[in-house]
Amino acid sequence: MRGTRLDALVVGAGFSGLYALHRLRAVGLAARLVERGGGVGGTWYWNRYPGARCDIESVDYQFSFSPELLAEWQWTERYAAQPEILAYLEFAADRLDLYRDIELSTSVTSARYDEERGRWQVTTDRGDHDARFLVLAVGNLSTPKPPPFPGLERFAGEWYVTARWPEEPVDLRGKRVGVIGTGSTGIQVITVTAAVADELWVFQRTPNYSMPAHNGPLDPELQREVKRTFASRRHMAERAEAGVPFPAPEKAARDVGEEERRRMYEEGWARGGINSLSYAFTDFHSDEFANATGAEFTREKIRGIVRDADVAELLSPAHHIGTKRTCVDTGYYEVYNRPNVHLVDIRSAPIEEITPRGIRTAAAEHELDVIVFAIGFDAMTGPFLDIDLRGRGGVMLRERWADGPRTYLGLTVAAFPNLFLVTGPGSPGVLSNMVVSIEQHVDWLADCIASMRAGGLEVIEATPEAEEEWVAHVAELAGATLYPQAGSWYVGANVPGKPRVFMPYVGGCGRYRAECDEVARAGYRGFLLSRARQFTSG
Ligand code: NA7
Repeated sequence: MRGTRLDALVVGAGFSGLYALHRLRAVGLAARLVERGGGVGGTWYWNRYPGARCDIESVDYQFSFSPELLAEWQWTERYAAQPEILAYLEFAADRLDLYRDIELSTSVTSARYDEERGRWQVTTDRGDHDARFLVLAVGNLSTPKPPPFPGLERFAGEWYVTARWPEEPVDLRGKRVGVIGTGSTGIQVITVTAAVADELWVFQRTPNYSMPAHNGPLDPELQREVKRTFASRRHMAERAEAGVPFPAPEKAARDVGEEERRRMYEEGWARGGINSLSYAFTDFHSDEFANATGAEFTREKIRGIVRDADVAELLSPAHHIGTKRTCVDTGYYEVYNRPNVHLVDIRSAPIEEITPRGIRTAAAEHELDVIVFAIGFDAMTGPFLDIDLRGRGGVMLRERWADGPRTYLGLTVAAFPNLFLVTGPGSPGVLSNMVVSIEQHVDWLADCIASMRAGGLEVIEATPEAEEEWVAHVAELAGATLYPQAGSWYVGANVPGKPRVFMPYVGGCGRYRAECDEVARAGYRGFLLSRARQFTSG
């Protein structure tokens, strides 16, 4: 059974999938989208946990391609919370008339490339599709890690995984709550839960660096100004390292004296946001000395905020700052001055089991009414490998990626013709403002498909040599930085047994865009383009 015959099937209805559906339609393709969730929104559909908020400023975390969307949508805060971003994506799907081609509550289980016909046979839990092109817009942080702790089934209270937070409100008021995990998610949950829970126990294995958001209502005049100047703002973001419109640093940390460095960091801290410190110096992520100055500045801030010196010490990270995604908070470190918040060091005394009454570590049992798991994701590869993907000759993606992911441009995989990944491993997506990376990826693949159609071509496939070179290029760029040294999800260190390969492209959005454009200009260098071997009427 071949199922619905399409030019393109898009999987996932987050920012990337919605834009892909829109762009593919615009180049004349019969396209549809399938989405596992009961609504559109992707990350912002699933992550409904208390405090969920974007770490990129709202005015930069929106689509740029549609003047209508830009004119009509008003953000209310400097950093938008999850409900507002979800409402924005629902609004975008509605305005772009996407819903008629979206199948919700539909999970792709397998996809096989039919070499004879040059088409993908895609199986979902609600029917099959037969598509020329397959676009996996499945996200990077969409496969949550299941809680690995023994005894959870016997816990008498309630428990939640942040990325599967229920739609119905969860009342944490007056409860004894335990949060496991202190990444971006944990920090957000902890900060808002501290104010409502009776007692909050934070189970921390590794502390993280967090910068102040200085969040607040968005000044209407500023928003008008951003709308007026949006094209140049986005142009700057697209060419910047992290996809945000800040001028690139010009000096190395050693080029300035200690006093000037401190002044620059103080200025960044006062401005706030994910790049508060990292935008100060060119060598922040590559030089031990430069990085250490930023790390120590942050630890000093923590010591200045948290009154209990032992707690401040426990909250002080030791890894290179910025080599795990820096967190952004609204009063995170301050919550540890509250009498109802308790930091539990599970590095020195690990969690041994969940008991019917709570969490038992090697040191003590903590009685809890609610446990929140903010323990992260099988990042970057998980969402792709969740699907049983088989390319040319039946080769399985799981086998091809057994020693770590391999892509060409982060967009394609050798032996998997007509398959496009959006923000896949080998792309700068996760190190950047995702929306900027997503628009670039989708524009590139849609332009590629349009040019194939114009030339009567039906099949595109990365060569193994081009893939090999790209993998080496990504590794070489990373090797010149401090990034691979951290035990981060960028390198697969957060999932037991996962290959330790540094996955993102660290060269920055601007350089990546130029490299992708150059490949296209050179007639899609590194790809084989052809007609399908056989034509059938389907
Ligand atoms: P992260 O950044 O992967 O953080 C997960 C946290 O959970 C982190 O503190 C982990 O400690 C902790 N963790 C994970 N597994 C365990 C176990 N088994 N026991 C105890 N603690 C554990 O995920 P987030 O959801 O916070 O953020 C992901 C991205 O979303 C973020 O980078 C932003 O881009 C947005 P560890 O560090 O492993 O010791």
